Amino acid sequence: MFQKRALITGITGQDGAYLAKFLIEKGYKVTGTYRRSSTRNFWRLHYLDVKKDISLLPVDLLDQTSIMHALREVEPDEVYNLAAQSFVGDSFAEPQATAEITGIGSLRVLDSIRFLNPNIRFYQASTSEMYGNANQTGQSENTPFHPASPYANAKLFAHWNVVNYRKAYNLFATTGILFNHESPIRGIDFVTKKITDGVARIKLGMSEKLLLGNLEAKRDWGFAGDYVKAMWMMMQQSVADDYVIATGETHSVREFCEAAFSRVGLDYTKYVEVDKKFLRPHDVVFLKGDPSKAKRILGWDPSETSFISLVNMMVDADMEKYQNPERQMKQFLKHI
Ligand code: NAP
Ligand code: G4F
Repeated sequence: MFQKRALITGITGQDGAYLAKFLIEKGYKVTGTYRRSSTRNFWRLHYLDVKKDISLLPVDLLDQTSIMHALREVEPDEVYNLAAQSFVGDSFAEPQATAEITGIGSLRVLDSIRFLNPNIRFYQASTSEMYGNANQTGQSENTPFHPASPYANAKLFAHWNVVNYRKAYNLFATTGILFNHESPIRGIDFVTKKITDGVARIKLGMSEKLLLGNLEAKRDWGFAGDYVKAMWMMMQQSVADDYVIATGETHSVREFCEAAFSRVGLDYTKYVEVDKKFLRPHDVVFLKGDPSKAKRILGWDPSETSFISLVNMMVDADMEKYQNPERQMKQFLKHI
């Protein structure tokens, strides 16, 4: 039986792990790329129990040879380009590295596909950060972009290259303009995970305070497991296009804190403090997506996981992590 082959760059990240799980369940042969480093970073693949079902290849988006090698080795039908320096805060400290990895890195993958096999379908992980602060009512595919960080600039560069390559070279190159999506395996630097981890630590007496930056920033937060399904749906269309993927709801960081602390019966105002160290030189203050096009054309349902169930899922997972560390360790050791 014909088995589709997918190559996922950045499989060690949050979305890479969820997408791998989703594609394996769809019957794909999945290969993922990881960065060579002195310590292995496969914990998310173990957490979702997919490490045993995938192949791995070392690729750095800074190195076109490694990208071309992976494409030749795997001969994929679909490439999902998820790899990036994805932390907005760090992009102010490392703007050039962010531009190289997140911006030019995507172009390296696109060019490699163009030269090696233009029939490969390509997905680019675009982002709501590209909208910046210009529109504060809600953002769709038609909203103009006003990026407000080196990360958003790099992503916008990558985004427009995909749109232009689609037209110039007739590639099936699609972009998902994804709004923030979270999960129990979200990186600890991002505000949701920092909050839910902090809640568990405070509840269990391991910490006394949680220091955060801008509490009034608003985000449209969804569940990563729902969002990777949208990536795949975009790749199954007859024509490549750009789609906003969002819940259509927005909540402030303060509201996230309130919900997360109340999950364990605590009042956030007693524990959360603002530390200037976590304020950004330029912050995006309001994001709220309009996913009507994805709903209409892809049939994607934005409301599979509500805001409160997302917060509860993340708090519960962090409580479990600290209360039952042996269980997590056993799961991990089973696979190494
Ligand atoms: P993530 O957890 O930060 O994962 C990023 C992945 O990129 C990791 O596997 C990382 O490898 C890899 N990577 C970093 N630099 C690399 C390089 N030079 N060469 C090769 N790989 C490299 O991000 P995510 O949340 O899963 O997001 C996936 C993608 O969607 C990213 O492009 C992100 O910018 C974009 N996005 C995310 C969201 C969101 O809310 N999560 C929203 C919109 C768009 P290591 O594990 O070695 O660091
Ligand atoms: O969780 P964040 O760091 O996510 P941000 O900047 O929205 O970026 C994430 O979502 C994007 C999609 O819109 C992705 F493209 C990107 O790769 C990444 O996944 O911050 C969210 C908000 C910001 O306004 C930030 O200023 O939370 C505010 N915040 C307040 N205190 C904090 C903190 N953010 C972090 N990371 N840490 C804090 O202590």
